[in-house]
Amino acid sequence: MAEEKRKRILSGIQPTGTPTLGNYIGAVRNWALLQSEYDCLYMIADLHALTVRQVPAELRRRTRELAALLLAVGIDPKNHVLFVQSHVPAHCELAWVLACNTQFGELSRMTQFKDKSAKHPDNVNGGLFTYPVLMAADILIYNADLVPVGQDQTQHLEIARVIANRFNGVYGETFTLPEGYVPAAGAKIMSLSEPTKKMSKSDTNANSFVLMTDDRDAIVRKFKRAVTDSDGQVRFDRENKPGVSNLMAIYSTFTGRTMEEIEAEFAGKGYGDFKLAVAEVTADALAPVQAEYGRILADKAYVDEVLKDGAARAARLANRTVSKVYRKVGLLQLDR
Ligand code: AQP
Repeated sequence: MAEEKRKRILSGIQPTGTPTLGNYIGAVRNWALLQSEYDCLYMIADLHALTVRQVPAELRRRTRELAALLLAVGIDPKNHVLFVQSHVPAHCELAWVLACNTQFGELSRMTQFKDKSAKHPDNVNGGLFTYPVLMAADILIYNADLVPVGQDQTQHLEIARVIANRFNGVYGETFTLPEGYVPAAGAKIMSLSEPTKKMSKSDTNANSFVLMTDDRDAIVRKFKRAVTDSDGQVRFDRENKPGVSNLMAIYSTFTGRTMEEIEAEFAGKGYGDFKLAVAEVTADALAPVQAEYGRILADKAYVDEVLKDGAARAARLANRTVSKVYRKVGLLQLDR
């Protein structure tokens, strides 16, 4: 019997800083797990990173480091595709055509645009505004069936579907309509210093996040300082106890325990014990990834080889879609 075709997944991460525990729990940890079930394309979204001003040398260094970190987490570059977005120029080619099929009003409604404009009022650039179009191109160019995203990205996924649907309506069936895939566990990890805000790698307050590369001492120190409340009880209540609930979500991810089990485990104990326990399970989970990361990063040639191969394989798929789209919209193509 012919094997059923596996569904295709596309997901990306920006090289805007060292990934945090939020990126790990909400995204890359799941990327590794999804490989057994799906055909996966994982992208380092360096073009998206340019929507916020970057230091060029740092961006270059972080891009390679991020590739090494993804390999350390267990991304398998032989059976799946790991690549850097700017190494596949077809993403930008498709983005232009899609931009011409996207309405100004649609882009104006994106909450991330509003948030990031407020955060960087001195650099509200066109790229920030058209970011969702490039993201739609990233997804549609591979005809991805599923896109694992954090809750913060669901609006962008929705606009990708709207654009795809409109294009298919005008030019005939071209794009697969992508579905969101929000992992059940740890959908959103919050800042340790302001637990109503999501944990972000570009946060200027270093105590707000745990980095995937932080050592045990740093992890313990940051969790000890995590903002909680004065009630003193380990109880899950996102609304009234966002700090404690966030720590419980992290603890639950790494121990597999339910919120009720965690509440029972820490009943009658203070926040000090609880925070230390969260720090310990986090450090234990990250230690093997960090060891592997050090080993892989030391072999720069290997990392670059993986990225070269990934770009070539991604480009083959992407170029096919762009040719098809160019033909459909009426751009003259010459025989090669
Ligand atoms: N706090 C979080 N909890 C759960 N998931 C998260 N993700 C990010 N933060 C959390 C998920 O990680 C993936 C990659 O994100 P990204 O690097 O492309 O951009 P981002 O969402 O903007 O992440 P950051 O850390 O907040 O970056 P900066 O500070 O540069 O804006 C995505 O799937 C995201 O949902």
